Amino acid sequence: MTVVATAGHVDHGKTSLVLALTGVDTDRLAEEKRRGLTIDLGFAHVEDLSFVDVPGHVRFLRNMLAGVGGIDACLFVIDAREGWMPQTEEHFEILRLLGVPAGVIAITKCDLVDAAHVDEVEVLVRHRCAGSFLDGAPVVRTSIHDPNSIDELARHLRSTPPRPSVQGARPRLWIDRVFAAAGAGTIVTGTLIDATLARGDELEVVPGAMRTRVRGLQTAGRNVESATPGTRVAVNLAGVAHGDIERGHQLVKPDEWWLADTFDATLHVLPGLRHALSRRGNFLLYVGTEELPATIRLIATEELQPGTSGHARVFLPRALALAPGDRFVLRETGRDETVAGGEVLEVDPTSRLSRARPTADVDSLIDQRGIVGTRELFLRTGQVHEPTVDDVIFSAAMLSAAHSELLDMVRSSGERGVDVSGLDDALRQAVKMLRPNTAVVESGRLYAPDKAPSQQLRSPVLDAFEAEPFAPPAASNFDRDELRRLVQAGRLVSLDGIHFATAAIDRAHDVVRQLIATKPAGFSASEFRDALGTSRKFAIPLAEALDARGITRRRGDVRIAGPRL
Ligand SMILES: Nc1nc2c(ncn2[C@@H]2O[C@H](COP(=O)(O)OP(=O)(O)OP(=O)(O)O)[C@@H](O)[C@H]2O)c(=O)[nH]1
Ligand SMILES: [Mg+2]
Repeated sequence: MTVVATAGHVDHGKTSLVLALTGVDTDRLAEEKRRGLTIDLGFAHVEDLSFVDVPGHVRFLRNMLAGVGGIDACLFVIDAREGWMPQTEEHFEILRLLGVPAGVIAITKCDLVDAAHVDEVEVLVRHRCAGSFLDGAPVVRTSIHDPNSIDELARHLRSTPPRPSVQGARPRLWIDRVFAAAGAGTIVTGTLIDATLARGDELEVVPGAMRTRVRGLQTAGRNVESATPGTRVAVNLAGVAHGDIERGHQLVKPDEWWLADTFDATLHVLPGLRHALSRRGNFLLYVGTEELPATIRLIATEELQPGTSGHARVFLPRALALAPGDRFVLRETGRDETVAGGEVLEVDPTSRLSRARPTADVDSLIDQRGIVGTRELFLRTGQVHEPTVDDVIFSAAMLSAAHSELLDMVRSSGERGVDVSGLDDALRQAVKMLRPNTAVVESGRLYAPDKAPSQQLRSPVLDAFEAEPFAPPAASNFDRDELRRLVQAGRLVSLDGIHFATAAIDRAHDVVRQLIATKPAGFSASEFRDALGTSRKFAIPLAEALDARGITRRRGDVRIAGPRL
């Protein structure tokens, strides 16, 4: 389905074209009929085209802005008699700022002027659209009294491709209409964005955190089980009163969003503006179907000249479900003009304004933050990122800084060690990534390997085993509780029922290193036994312990270097 919104100056023939294309008169309100003017959004569909008809009058610009979020294309309407007018210009700039990808241009009411005049209008329109998303767009000369012109327009609209659908992780619906349907309860409509919505989904209304459920779902008048992003949908909501929801509210899944009333963004100032943009002024922000008063602070500059771009921090009176990449438009209420637009980069930024370097790139965000939870990152950006450890992501710089800091602390703490629970979050997480040969945790404290309490343990029994590492005494000569204590402390190991000092394995490791240096093709069990200067009874369990640790590897009758040699 291609969602097309109309655009253009008041009275230029937008609603008449939608009527001619679909057979539906979208000016339904009594006041619209009486004044011959569109006030609120109108909706109509025919086959795979879905239309949002917007008002042209500047007083109803808020409604126009609510209608053009998430659309695939615009039907850009210009009256052949009047040509390019103020709201033609304003709508054009708004569609540009919102990143609408395509459109078809209709020069309307061609039955009222001669062809030469239409030629002139077309040249002007093409000139004005040069370099924009409408550069090279089809221009169709229409009259509602000439069915061929309407057919041609329909053909061009049908061959306009829908926006490439980006299947994100989190569905969002900016609500543009709310009503109660007899027997069904509350129905809301909007253009679904970001991800698929299905019947039965549990949802939350933003603002207010009201919980609800998708009781029924329609696209283009048909009941469906699920709807894909980029389609117009009507959602029947369970358990909420229609009076509790308004245009501008959002439907999202619970616990998927970092709701934010502040965000950092790029800002593009309109080239036609006759003054620079600064923090001064009363602004209204239009995003999705919502209009909210906004305060702006420019980042790294005091003002932005017309036609230039920069960064700003935007403050809103209430929190929204916003994601990096969301487009918005800024109007200044005092002068009643559209002044700028932009793209959301970071929601609820953590950096101070004077230090802000806003970015929508997740890796840069991680670099800036140093450490961030996977869940927080998902809520802020909608992106799933592999954790570095547990559920935490470290930047490379942060991780290596944390390691150095930990090793410094460990070194200077000596036998006292470092209390892990007293470390900050980042360091505590980094502890988990330390290799055992650099530091070890025992009873909640971090030590250099040779300073760990388990290494300080001395006993005559241990001395006896360490005195003859490769030919240890029989375990039956000693007290069993003492042996168990030494095994638990990691100072003795039992290999095939024979007790060795743990140090025997490290010593055997050294012996293997020398053996391999002289016999790179591998050594036999008896060569190993001789090198240790012991008997087969002790050499075999030691050789197997080295295999198990990856220090050696068996190949036929010999042992060769393993990956951990
Ligand atoms: N002769 C002629 N009149 C037209 C044509 N298209 C629209 N009109 C007339 O122009 C007037 C305005 O048309 P609308 O379709 O209401 O204009 P609109 O752009 O929807 O206006 P707003 O929604 O208020 O911005 C109506 O009286 C239409 O009958 C056309 O092709 N030929
Ligand atoms: Mg209209």
